[in-house]
Amino acid sequence: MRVEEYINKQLRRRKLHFPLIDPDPGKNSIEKIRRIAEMLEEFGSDAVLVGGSTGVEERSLDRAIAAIKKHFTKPVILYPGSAQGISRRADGILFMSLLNSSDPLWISGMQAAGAPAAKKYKIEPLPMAYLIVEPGMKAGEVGKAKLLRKADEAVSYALAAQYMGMRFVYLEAGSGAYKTVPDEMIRSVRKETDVKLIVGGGIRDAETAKQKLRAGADIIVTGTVLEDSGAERIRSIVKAIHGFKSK
Ligand code: 1GP
Repeated sequence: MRVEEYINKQLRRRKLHFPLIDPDPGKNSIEKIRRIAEMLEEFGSDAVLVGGSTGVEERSLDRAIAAIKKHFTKPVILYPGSAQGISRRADGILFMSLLNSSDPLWISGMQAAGAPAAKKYKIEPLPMAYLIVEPGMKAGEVGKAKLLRKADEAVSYALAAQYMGMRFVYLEAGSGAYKTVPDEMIRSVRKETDVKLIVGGGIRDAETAKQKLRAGADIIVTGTVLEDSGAERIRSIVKAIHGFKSK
């Protein structure tokens, strides 16, 4: 089954959890990645995102994905930090444009640089707008984002994304954010668009995940909590997300 078809099928039943693993060997050893993948398989996360950092070599990425796939049976999706973040071993790629960047490199330049590799490796592209919301953290800085603050700004970009044919919108507060994407912003984007809505940045517990789902998120991304917290915390986040049935 194609990755997007799998996501849509799951979403007809309930909301989804996409944990994010940083493949940078300086941050996560292969042994640690293997352990995380094993745990995520047990807890039932719906897909693993791999990426985040800029400048991760293809070889490290290949190794990380191979380790994940040994234990995790659902799709592994690239979340590229640059055009180099592409591995032939991935099932899909969040083919994203940072629509609220002030630099065309992040809107279409990296995409043009990376598209031929995605085609050559036959990785399924998931067309997505990446919208960075304050505080934005490193993603906001690197991507030269004009950080979104108001709900109506986010709606304008999300609607533009939908009209340009993107089927996913990711509202990103930035990894390690001290403030998550505001519920009001999520609610407005949910109300005004038909896209699949991904929300991440600063979500560290089940209660916050539920709050974002209640506001209208379809898919919750968690990164930092995987590396910093114990298994029980992650289990409770996945359980809370899976408790949300689709209407
Ligand atoms: C980063 O939104 C993701 O791109 C995850 O953020 O690390 O804060 O969970 P956290």
